[in-house]
Amino acid sequence: MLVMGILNVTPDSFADGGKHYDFESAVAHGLQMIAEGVDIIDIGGESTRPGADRVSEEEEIARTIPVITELAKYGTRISIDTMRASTAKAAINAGASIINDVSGGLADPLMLQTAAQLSVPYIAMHWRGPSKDMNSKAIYGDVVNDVISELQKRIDAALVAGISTNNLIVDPGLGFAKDADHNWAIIDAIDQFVAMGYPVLVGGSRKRFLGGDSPDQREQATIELTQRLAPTGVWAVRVHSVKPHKEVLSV
Ligand code: PMM
Repeated sequence: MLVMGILNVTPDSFADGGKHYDFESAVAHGLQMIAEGVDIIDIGGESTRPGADRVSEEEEIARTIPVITELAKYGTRISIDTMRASTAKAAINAGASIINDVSGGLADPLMLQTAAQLSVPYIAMHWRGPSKDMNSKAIYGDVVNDVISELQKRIDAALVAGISTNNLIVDPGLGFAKDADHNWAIIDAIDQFVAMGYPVLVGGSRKRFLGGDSPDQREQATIELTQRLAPTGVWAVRVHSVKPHKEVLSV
């Protein structure tokens, strides 16, 4: 299982907002993750925490592209965490090689065709709408069936847009329009997501459903989640701290 390290170049992400907001500290954190053996660095310039406002395209590009250009020099794989086709394109041109779209192509009508043209791996996450009011959309009949069928629709749209089967990765979107019970039901049924036939990415790192009063208190639970997912066939976990996850996976 691969470890995707999170590098949020934002002032307001829920767990690491503000920590790597300027160029120097973002690059330093990326280099630290490389030294710790990260497999993919996921660079984002827009917070998706519950209630977050959107940032402009100019701001998102100004935050992420210089950091991508610098870290790409070290040869580590970089993904761009964006819902915008224009940002995705600029990031791939700057040296990123994976698009991580939390909206699964729903936020920007140009995203899927842009990903197809760029011909790079595309992560489609399960999403029901912008972070501003996503908590009100956490209503499911059977959460596992509903999320799988909504993800399948995004896969179908991606294939119609010309993204190749080999370039598709899916993500159940823990914490996005989901309460704690929904997240745990998905984790318990992760084999059904793996059975969809695409690599599965899981991003539970330090999210509220893991308990604790603050994101910092959820690191141990995040490591235990990685341990639990390791034998399930999940392709990668998206985490804030690389070293303990690499260690637990090596065991
Ligand atoms: N979670 C966040 C941001 N981007 N991308 C994917 N593919 N999956 C996730 O679960 C996910 C994501 C929110 O967490 P952050 O603010 O710590 O980046």
